[in-house]
This record gives sequence, structure tokens and C-alpha cells, in this order.
Amino acid sequence: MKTLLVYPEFPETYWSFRHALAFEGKRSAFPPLGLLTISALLPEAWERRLVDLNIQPLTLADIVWADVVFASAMLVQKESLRRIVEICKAYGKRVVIGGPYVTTGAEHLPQADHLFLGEAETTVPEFVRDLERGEAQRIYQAAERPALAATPIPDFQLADLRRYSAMSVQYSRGCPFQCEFCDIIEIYGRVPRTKSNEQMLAELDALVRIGWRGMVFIVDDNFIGNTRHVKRLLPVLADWSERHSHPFSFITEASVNLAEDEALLDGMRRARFRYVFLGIETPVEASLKEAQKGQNMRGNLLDAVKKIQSYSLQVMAGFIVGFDHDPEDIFARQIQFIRESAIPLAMVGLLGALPDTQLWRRLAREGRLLLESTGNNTDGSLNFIPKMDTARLVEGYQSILRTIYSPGEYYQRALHCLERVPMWAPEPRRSGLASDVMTLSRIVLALGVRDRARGEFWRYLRRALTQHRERLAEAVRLAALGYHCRKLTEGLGKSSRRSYKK
Ligand code: B12
Ligand code: SF4
Repeated sequence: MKTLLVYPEFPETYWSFRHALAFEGKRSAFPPLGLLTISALLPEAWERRLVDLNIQPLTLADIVWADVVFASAMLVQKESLRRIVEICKAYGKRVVIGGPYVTTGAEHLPQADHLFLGEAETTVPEFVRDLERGEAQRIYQAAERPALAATPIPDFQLADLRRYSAMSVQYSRGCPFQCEFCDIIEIYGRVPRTKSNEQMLAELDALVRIGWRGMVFIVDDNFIGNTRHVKRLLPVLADWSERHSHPFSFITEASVNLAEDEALLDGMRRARFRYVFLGIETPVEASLKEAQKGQNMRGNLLDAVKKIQSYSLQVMAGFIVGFDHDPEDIFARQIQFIRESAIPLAMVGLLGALPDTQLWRRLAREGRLLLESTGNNTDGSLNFIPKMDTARLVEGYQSILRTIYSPGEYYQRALHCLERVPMWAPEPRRSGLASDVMTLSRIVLALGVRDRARGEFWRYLRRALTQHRERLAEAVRLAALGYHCRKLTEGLGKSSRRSYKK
């Protein structure tokens, strides 16, 4: 069986990092781990080909070659998925789809032959058996969420390593909290399931074997969801890293209560975690309460961020505006918080009601749902009637982005971050000297010569050089990420004016 695994295109969002990746000569931040995992569940004899539309086009030759097409998507990729399904069906191919979008919105793609709802560790082998008997079903959904012991080592070798800036692995699924807007707990459950230490090390060994060095994203929604297991993993990971001469540094996502556990923070530092993404959402307590985000209300949020940063973890964070309890001065308060927290990459979004979430159900009860979410909470569109005037909310939201990503403000935050986050160990080298020089020259040309904010860039670099000479590469990387966010912010006003009118 010739199997074509296709990953749809993302629109440009803050998470695409596209403007920054271009400097490194990369096309996408991460490979599609869901499809790499699905591939590993298929019979060994099946031939496989991966086409990630974020790094290469889907050609007619690929489609003609295939007997069966597997595609995965998030909500934000639905348009691209629809086109993939249409064209593959037009060529008479058997099309199988799955992933978060399909799990929460299967009815939208009637043309697909087989739909997988939820996790597929047990259902893909069942599908293969049914197919061999000529009895494949249209819909597959496991009766219960699988233990992660059933998850094989993903077929990492299918990904073209040269095109991605990081590789991904997954340690756990699910999160014990109950944030109202979150679909994770609906899709993956509230009891975090983890892989064993041996499974994790085997995945890292596989990455080393195929030649990967550099950043690895542990894609868990909440890496510390099962603290007991994570605490057992971290020393093993630190030891593995030491034995392999530290080939990777790690980035992950965690809940803010990480700040309460110094042993955990120390363990992460020793295991070479460098970045952690936190769901901070808002400094307004009434809005946190509305979002059922009690874990963010146990202490001072700014102190929590500072504590995490003091363990050499650079904090990235998500912020949301649009809660019913947001006061009139919410925009200024978010800006102030982001400024004081020294978080360069502050991903600010408008509240969105994702299908099947508690928020979705409440808004439906209150008659406030408008349409399906675009899945992209940064495009300025709203899929519900907010308490604040819509135009004011969208304009205020954009004013946050314009402020925090204005060059002066961003460079100041980046310097502040370098001060707050002590260096624990050097970053592993991802590429050779020639490639580093190339990246640096592209950044200097774009930010220091062509950019209208070049004066601010040179002032920033001068200060970074005097105060943090040994961290020049990090300072330059931060500048490139800020440039990406500014470029996107500049384009934002245009698209959102269209979309919030409804
Ligand atoms: C890594 C990640 C990303 C990466 C994507 C990298 C990549 N190339 O895949 C980055 C950081 C870029 C990203 C960005 C975004 N993401 Co994201 N992301 C994740 C995360 C944390 C892990 C995904 C992953 O690799 N999982 C590991 C694999 C093994 O799990 P899986 O994909 O679910 O696959 C299993 C099943 O779903 C199923 N399956 C999956 N695909 C298929 C296909 C077939 C054919 C079959 C049979 C089965 C199947 O089988 C697998 C094994 O069980 C998930 C959360 C999560 N827990 O999955 C959110 C998640 C997918 N992201 C989400 C969102 C909203 C976004 C953003 C839109 C956020 C934003 N507001 O900007 C952006 C959009 C991207 C963009 N550039 O525009 C939502 C999606 C919600 C939805 N219903 O669509 C999720 C669920 C998290 C959340 N609730 O916020 N994301
Ligand atoms: S902490 Fe994050 S993953 Fe957990 S329920 Fe809240 S939003 Fe979802």
C-alpha cells in the first residue's frame, strides 16, 4: 500500500514564526507529529511519503503515486484540509482524516472516506485489519483514551530535518485543570497520561540517530500535569543529556503553578529546558475566575513569572482579552503586565469559543454564539457576542499588539528578559559556522539596514553587547522573533476590519 501523509497549510499567525524562520533558511517551526505517529502505527510493509504543505507543495505526482491519503488538521487549517480532500477525491483516492479539527467537527467533510475521532493508537490498527478484510468503516472512535504505552516511536525520519527549526516529541496528554475555554480537556481528558521514561529516551535516541541537534519541543499541553511522573523523568533526562554531550535543549508548555515547585524548576533547568510557554491569560482576577483558572490566582502572577525566569527558563506566554469581566482599562493593564513581566513573546489573542468546550456550551445557552471559530485567535475575528462593544474590543486588542511589538517596547523587553533569565548552559549548536554567519548576515541586513527601526536595532545590539556579551546569538534571535511579531501586527488591522463586522 502506498501511503501519502499530508499536512495542510497554516495561515500566517504569530505561531508560524515565518518571518523569523526565513533568516535561518527554514520553512516551518515543527514537523507534524500527529502524522509521524500515525505513520508508525501502519504496517511496516506499507510505503510512506510525507508532504507538509508548510514546507513543500503537494504535487500531482504525489497524489497519483498514492493508494491511500492520510491527512490531519487543526481548526485553523480547515480550508487547506478541505482542498486536499477535494483534490485527492477528484483523483479517486481513498482519503482518511483525523486530528483535533476532525475530532470536534467531523460533519464538515462529507467527501472523506474515513474519519478518526480522537486518539488513534488503537483505532488505526483496527482500520488496517478492517481494510484488509474489505470492511473498513467510515467513522472510527476508540471506546476509551489509550494509555501512551501504546504510542510507538514516531517515524521522525520521514521529516526533512533541514526545513524545520525544531523537532517535536510528546510526553503526556491531558491536563488536570478545567479552564472554561479549553478544548484540550475535552479532546484529551483531565487525567494526564504519560509515556514511560524508557519510551521518552527511546524517542530522543531516535532523534539523535537521524542526526538532529538543537531545539526539541515537548508538545504537551501541560508538561507538569502529572508532577509525580515528571519528577521521575527529569533526572533521567538530565543524565541522558549529559551522556550524549547535550545534543538538545527543550521547550515546553506548563501551567503557572510550576512557579510553586522549586524541585521541578531545578529539574527542568538541569535537563536543559530553555523555554516554557505559560497560559497567563490575564492579570484581572475576576476574568481569571470567570475562566475557571484558579491555578493562576494562588499568588502574584508577576512573581510567579520572575521565579520561573530565575531558573534560566525563558518565559513565553498566552494572553486573552474578551472575557465578560474584563474592565474598560483591560488593554492598558495587559500592556503593563507584559512590560513588567519581561516576556518578549507575548501571544495575545481574542477569546474564541472552540467547539465542544464549556465556554461554547455556556455561550450557546446564553444565545451569544455567532459562527464557527476560525481557530486563529489572533486574526481579530470574534465568534460570539462579547460584553464589551465589539469594535472597541477589537481596536483595544490591536492597540495591545501595536504597543508591545513596537520596536522600542519590544527591544526593551528583550533586554529585560536577558537580565532576568540567567544563562545556565550554552545552546547546543544546530548548524555549522557558515550557516550561522549566513543567518546573522540576513538578520543584520533586514533589521539593521532595511528596517525603518534600524536605529533601535543598533541601540539594542549595543546594549546587549555591553551587558550580555556572551549572549549575542540569543539577543539576535530575540530580535528576529520580535521582527516576525511586528510584521504580523502590521498586517493585522487590514484583515480583521473585514472579519469582525458580522
Ligand atoms: C505542537 C502544536 C502546535 C504547533 C504545530 C506544529 C505542527 N507542525 O504540528 C504550533 C506551535 C505551530 C501550533 C500552533 C497553533 N496551534 Co497548536 N498545538 C500543538 C499541540 C500542543 C501538540 C500537537 C501535537 O503534535 N500533538 C501530538 C500528536 C501525537 O497528537 P495529535 O496531533 O492529537 O494526533 C493524535 C490524534 O489526534 C490522531 N490523529 C491526528 N491526526 C490524524 C490523522 C489521521 C489520518 C488519523 C487517522 C489520526 C490522526 O492520532 C494521533 C495519535 O493518537 C496541540 C495540543 C495537543 N495536545 O495535541 C495544539 C493544538 C493542536 N493547537 C491548537 C491551536 C488552536 C493552535 C493555534 C491556532 C494557536 C493560535 N491561536 O495561534 C496555532 C496555529 C498554527 C499556525 N501557525 O497558524 C489547538 C487546536 C484546536 C482545534 N480544535 O483545532 C490544540 C489542540 C491546542 C489548544 N487547545 O489550544 N500548535
Ligand atoms: S491549564 Fe491549559 S491545558 Fe490545562 S485546562 Fe487550562 S488551558 Fe487547558
